[in-house]
This record gives sequence, C-alpha cells and structure tokens, in this order.
Amino acid sequence: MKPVYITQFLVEEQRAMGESAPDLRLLIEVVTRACKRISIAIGKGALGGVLGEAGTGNVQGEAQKKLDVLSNDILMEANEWGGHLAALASEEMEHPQPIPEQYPQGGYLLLFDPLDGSSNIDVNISVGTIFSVLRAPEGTDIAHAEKAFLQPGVKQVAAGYTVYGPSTILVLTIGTGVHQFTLDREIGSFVLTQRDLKIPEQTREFSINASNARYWDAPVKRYIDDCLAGKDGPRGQDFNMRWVASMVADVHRILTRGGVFLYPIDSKTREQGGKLRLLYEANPMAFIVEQAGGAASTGHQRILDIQPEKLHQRIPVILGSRLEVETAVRYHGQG
Ligand code: P6P
Repeated sequence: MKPVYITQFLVEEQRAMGESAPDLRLLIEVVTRACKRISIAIGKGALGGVLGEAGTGNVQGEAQKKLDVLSNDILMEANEWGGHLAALASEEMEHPQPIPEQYPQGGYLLLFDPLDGSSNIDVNISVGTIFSVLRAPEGTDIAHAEKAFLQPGVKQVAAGYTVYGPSTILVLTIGTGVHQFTLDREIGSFVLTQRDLKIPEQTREFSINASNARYWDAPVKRYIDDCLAGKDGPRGQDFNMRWVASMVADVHRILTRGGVFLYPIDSKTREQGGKLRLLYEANPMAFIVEQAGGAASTGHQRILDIQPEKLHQRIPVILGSRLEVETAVRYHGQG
C-alpha cells in the first residue's frame, strides 16, 4: 500500500475538516522536521559528543543536559522564519520568546518541552519532545507574551509528542482523533502507521514513582494499596506496574495498550503545585489522551479546563484509561 507521509495526511485531514490552515500545516511540518534533527542527534549518542551535562540550569532549577539545550535550539531555529508563530515558550526558557523582528509574525503560539525525560538520555532510555499549539489572541502584545500563553488546554488547536525509542514515533492530534507516524530514516519522512488510536477503557497497569509513597496524600496511598492488594483485595484483580521516568515513554505505552499514569501532588511537591508542568506537559498529553478516548484529571478537576496562572505552572496528573482514571478520581473524592 502506498505510504501516506505527514504532509499528505495534514492536507487530507484539513480538507475533511473543511479547513485549510496552511500556517498550522507549516507549523506542524517545521516541528516534525526539528524532531527528525533531534532524533539524529540522540541516535549518535556518545559518538556525537552531546551526552552529559551542559553545565547550565533551567528555570525549573534543573541541571540541563547538552541535548536539552541542543533540542531547544533546534526547535527555536526551525520555527523563527516561517511567519506562522507570534511567539514560543519552552520548559528550558524562563520567558516566552518573540519571533525575531526580521521575520513576519503569525497567528499561533508554540509551547514545548524540547527533551522530556532527559535524565534518561545518558542511560540510553527513551526520551521525547512534547509540543502544544494555541492561537495567538488578537493583537498579541509580545512585550506581554506570557499572558497570551495562559489559555486553558481546551483552547489547543494541536498537540503532539515524538518518542525517541527503538523507532522514532510522532503522535499527533489536530482535534480529529490521534494518529501515529513512524520516521522512515531512509527517506527522512514521517509515515502514517496508525490512524485514530484509541486507549483501552480498562487496564490492570498503573504507572507511578513508588519511591515517593511516604509523601503521598491518603487518597493516592489508598488507591495504590488497593491496586497492590490484587485479586484478594478491594479491586478483585491483580495489577502490574511500569515507571520509565520519561512521561513521553509512559504515555506512549498507555496510548498503545492502556494504563493509568499518576504524578500526584505530595508533601514533597505541594509548594510548587506538583511535579509536571501544565502548559507543555500535562495539557498536550491530556488533549492527546482525551482525543484517544481516555481521561486526564488532577484528581479533582479535568486538566484541560484549568485556567493557567503562570507559564511554568505545575499540577498533579492522573491520565490514561478512562474507567481507571475515573476510579482513581473517586478515591480522591472520598478524601
Ligand atoms: P521522577 C522527566 O523529568 C519528567 O518531567 C517526566 O518526563 C517524568 O514522568 C517525571 O519527570 C519523572 O519524575 O520523579 O520519577 O524522576
């Protein structure tokens, strides 16, 4: 069967939507081209001289890996000249970056975590790029660009991630379901390999960093204890556990075979509001998961409904198989 490359997919998907937003198509193509360059840099490993620490820190107070900085630079350079963006924001940069004056401004805002899970890069475990696309409010005043980004997740027009694993896979939604593209390295293009992914509604697999158990609030503790009690416990079935410590890898597994991912707020992260970032981790993943028939909650509210207050705001995250997320939320409701 003739391969469908991402450009053809986008043209046909937008035609079916009765839309032809060429700037959105260009934005997504530019981001996927940047992800190809990141995939090549990662694939070189020690041979590329890009492993290890950069010797700098980011706004999160985290030590940056050389590949964090390189991936961020690749995404910045790729997106500045196209005329499709008004500004962009990254986990690696404290403030939003306006498009340089020599280039035209466009109607979209791009947010990204250029290399999520980068603590895994030096031990050769899958990492990924996460991105989210918003419309720039009319007359976006770049001097106050941060305010333009503070839109609830329901306003996203596109979201995606690229997981750099045994194969490089892009997962994308533009609001018409979730679709998967695999990088054909011989021709350097993303090829449609699965249309309209759906997350199984039920699961027997949870994903959480169990080393934080002593910091968890009571509802999380009860929920995980009941999963661990297995078929003789309240859940009446045995559960498996997986934790890659790379959100993109954990979410991709869940998208593929079901599961529930939890990064709850706990006594260690309460002051910061949680661990994961709302605008460029939780929101894009929540959009993707919901488009695939799953659910995404803080434990108390739908993630996509949250009105952001700060660019690097953190929140608790429970996402994945719809019925299991609803069960975990019920535990929260019981206090
Ligand atoms: P921990 C990676 O740093 C990340 O932001 C997510 O990709 C991942 O799910 C989480 O943090 C891992 O956190 O506490 O297990 O290192």
